[in-house]
Amino acid sequence: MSGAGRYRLFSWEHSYFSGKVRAFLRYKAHAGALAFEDILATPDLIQGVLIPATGTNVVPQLLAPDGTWVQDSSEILDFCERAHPAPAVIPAARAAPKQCVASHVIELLADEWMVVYAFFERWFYGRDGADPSHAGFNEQQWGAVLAPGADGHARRRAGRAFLETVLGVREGFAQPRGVYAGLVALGVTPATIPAWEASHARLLGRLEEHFARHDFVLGGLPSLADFSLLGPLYAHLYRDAVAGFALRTRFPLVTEWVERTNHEGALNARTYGQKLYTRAPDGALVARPATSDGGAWVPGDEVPPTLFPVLAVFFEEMWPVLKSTLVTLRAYLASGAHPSGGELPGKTFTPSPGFEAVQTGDGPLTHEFEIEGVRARRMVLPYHVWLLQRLAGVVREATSTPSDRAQVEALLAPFPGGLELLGLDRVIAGCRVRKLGGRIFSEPAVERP
Ligand SMILES: N[C@@H](CCC(=O)N[C@@H](CS)C(=O)NCC(=O)O)C(=O)O
Repeated sequence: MSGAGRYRLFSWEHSYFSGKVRAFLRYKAHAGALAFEDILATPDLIQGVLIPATGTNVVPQLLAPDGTWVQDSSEILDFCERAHPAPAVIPAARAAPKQCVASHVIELLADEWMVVYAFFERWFYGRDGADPSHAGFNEQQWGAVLAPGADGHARRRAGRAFLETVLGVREGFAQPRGVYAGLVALGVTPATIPAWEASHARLLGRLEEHFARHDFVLGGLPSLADFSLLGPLYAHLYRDAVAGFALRTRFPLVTEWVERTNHEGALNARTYGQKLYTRAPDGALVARPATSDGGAWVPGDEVPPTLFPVLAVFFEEMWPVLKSTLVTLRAYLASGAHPSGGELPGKTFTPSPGFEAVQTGDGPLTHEFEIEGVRARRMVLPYHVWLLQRLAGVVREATSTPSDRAQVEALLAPFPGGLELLGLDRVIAGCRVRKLGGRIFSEPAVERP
C-alpha cells in the first residue's frame, strides 16, 4: 500500500486507549487489510492538529487516508471494521449474536470499569513516597512525549515537572488534585482501595483461568474483546513497573496473552499468523496454527464457559453503576440546570474541565455506588450513556429474529440483571446523548407542535 493510502494513528505508548487501537490496527495490517503509521502525539500536534480537528485533546485519534478524523477507540474500531471487514474483529450480530453481544459487554467492562484498576495502579505507585514506586519510569514515559527531541536528562526533567505541576504526584491522596482528584472522582479513596484491589485480583484470576484454555477471548484469534482488554492490560498493568511485576509474577498466562495480542515480543506467547512446527517421519517440517482452537474463533457462536465468570463481573459490579448513571443523568437533564442540547462532561479519567463542581463532592452528576460491599460516591460519566446507546444498537441487531433473541436470552439470563440488556432502548429513554467529534451533548428536546 502506498504512503498516501496509510492511516495515521496519533497515540502514546503509555496510553490506555492507544494500546487498544494500535493492537487492532496491527492485526488488520498483519493481514494486509490496511497500512498505518503510528505517530507520537506530541503537545505541538495535539494543539495544532488534533484539537482543531475534533475539539478534544485526548488520544488516540485516527486520520483516515481520505482525510476523515475518527476520535474514540470504539469509533475507530467500528470505522476500520466497516472499511476493511476481513479479517473480522467484531463478531457479526446476525451470524454470531452471542459472541457479538459478549464482545461488546467485555468492551464496556474493559474500557470503563477496568480503567479504575489501571489508573489506580499507575498513580498509587507513581506518587512521591510510594514504596515500591515507579515514579522514575513515569517521568520517562511522560518526558518521552513532552520533550521527544531533548536529551534523556532533559526528557526526565520535563516529565517530572509535568507530574508535579499538573498531575499532582507530590500531594498524592493527601491533597488530591490532577490524577488523584480523578481517582477520587472515580470512587477510589483510602476507604475503597482494598475493595478495588480485591475486585481487580478476582477479575485477573478469572482471565488467567480463561487464557489457560483459550489463547484469545473467543478462541484462537483475537476479537474486539481482546483489543479492548488490552486497554487496561497493556500500558498500565503490563508496561508500568510495579503493576507489571505483579502481573508477570501472579498472572503469567494473562501476561503471555498481552504479548500475544499486542503482537510484539510474542514468539513464546504464540500469536496469530504464527505456525508451530513438528517433524514428519521423513524429517520435513509440518506447520500448524500456533494458537488454540485450531487458530479460529470457537465455532457455532459458542461463548466459552470460562468467559462467564468474566462477564459476571460486568453484571455484578458495573451494570448497577450504569443503571444509576442513567437515573442520575436523567434527573440532571430534567432539573433545568442543563440547557437542552448543551454540552456534557466527556472525559473518562477525571472530571471534565468546567464541570468540576457538577462531578465532584455531592454534585448533581455524582452518585453512590458499591464495590465489594463498600459504599462510596463517584462521578457520573455521560460518555457511558453513549456507549450504552451503541450497545443497545448491537443488542437490537443481535436479537432481530426470534431464534437469535432466544440465543441471546439464554446467554444473558444467568447474570443478575442480564435480561435487562434486552430492553436497553427503554432504559436509556429520556437521557440520550450525542457525540460530536470528541464532545458529548444531550439530545435536544423535541419541539412539540
Ligand atoms: N473514550 C476515549 C477515551 C480517550 C482517553 O481518555 N484518552 C486518554 C489517554 S488513554 C487521554 O488522552 N487523556 C488525556 C486527557 O483526558 O486530557 C477513547 O475510547 O478513545
